[in-house]
Amino acid sequence: MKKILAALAIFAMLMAIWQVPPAKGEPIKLTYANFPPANTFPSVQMERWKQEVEKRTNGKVSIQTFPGGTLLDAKNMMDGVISGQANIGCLSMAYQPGRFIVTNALSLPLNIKTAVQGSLALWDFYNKYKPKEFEQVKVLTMFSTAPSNIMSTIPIKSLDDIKGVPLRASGGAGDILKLWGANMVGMPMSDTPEALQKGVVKGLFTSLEVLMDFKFAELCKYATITDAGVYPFAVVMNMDTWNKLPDDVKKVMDDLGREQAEWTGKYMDEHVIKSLEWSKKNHGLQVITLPPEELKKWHDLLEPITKKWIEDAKAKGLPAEQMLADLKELVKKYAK
Ligand code: DTR
Repeated sequence: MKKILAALAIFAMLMAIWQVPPAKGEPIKLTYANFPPANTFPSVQMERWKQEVEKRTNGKVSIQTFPGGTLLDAKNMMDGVISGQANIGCLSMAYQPGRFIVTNALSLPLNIKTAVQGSLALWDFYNKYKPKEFEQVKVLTMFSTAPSNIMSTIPIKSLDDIKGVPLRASGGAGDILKLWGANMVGMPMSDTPEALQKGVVKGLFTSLEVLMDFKFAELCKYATITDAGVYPFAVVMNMDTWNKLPDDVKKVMDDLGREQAEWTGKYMDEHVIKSLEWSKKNHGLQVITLPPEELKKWHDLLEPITKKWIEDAKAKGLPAEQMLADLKELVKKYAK
């Protein structure tokens, strides 16, 4: 099976590099790479996008999807798409925080409550500023997770409890964990199951749907509700691929950008609820809610993160304060 998959991946890669024009009447074939497993939300949204594009182009386009890092892995996603190893790729911006500084502003402590809110704010923010880190690709959509919470093998009820505990996160969410005193271990999501299994980390900090989708509830019996920080994602297409597409196909994809962001946000928000129910029922998950004065202490600690982002963005010549003010406006706009 592995050999067949590897052969398929190599074949797909060659097709993408050669950009073979389709014979008359043949569909335009595109490859779409993703890093996490097929049942997780980035891959679920990929299948939905594939189906919609195939349907709306009346079969003019055919998309072959590669979940689970079978074509490109988490950290190679952007460069792999730029170089044409895949036509399309889905990436988590947290894995290269410096590279995606503008859109990673979404992972600052902005008090985003839902994935729909985060996804729509991110999409508008991207379109307003069109940051240069995405200039080499065509951005098809963007979306975010629901807010991050701590899932752990030990109960965490206070800042004392979290001190020094090895917990997995990435990017902006990782900065949050550090300020709370955890021993932040940075790694892509796709490496987390093994790290948890081996006890390298005692938990993780992200949206709660992973309790069910990765079956983390089997090991993480506790969820501490912090509702802080989301992870931003982008779906990007190789620029040559985009330039060669017929206008009607381009229009279908352009029209789908915002809709896909919202669809993914909704899917994620609903999935978090299902995951919590599943984890409580099947694995006796205990949900820890911090008293308001305790939670305030946690949130107050996060102030330096925004300051640091402003400094870094300014150092890159970006209008940091204006950007942040606009992003905050968007976050407010999409709050229910
Ligand atoms: N932990 C973040 C975001 C994330 C949340 N759920 C999933 C599922 C599959 C992959 C990533 C994520 C991250 O690593 O990007």
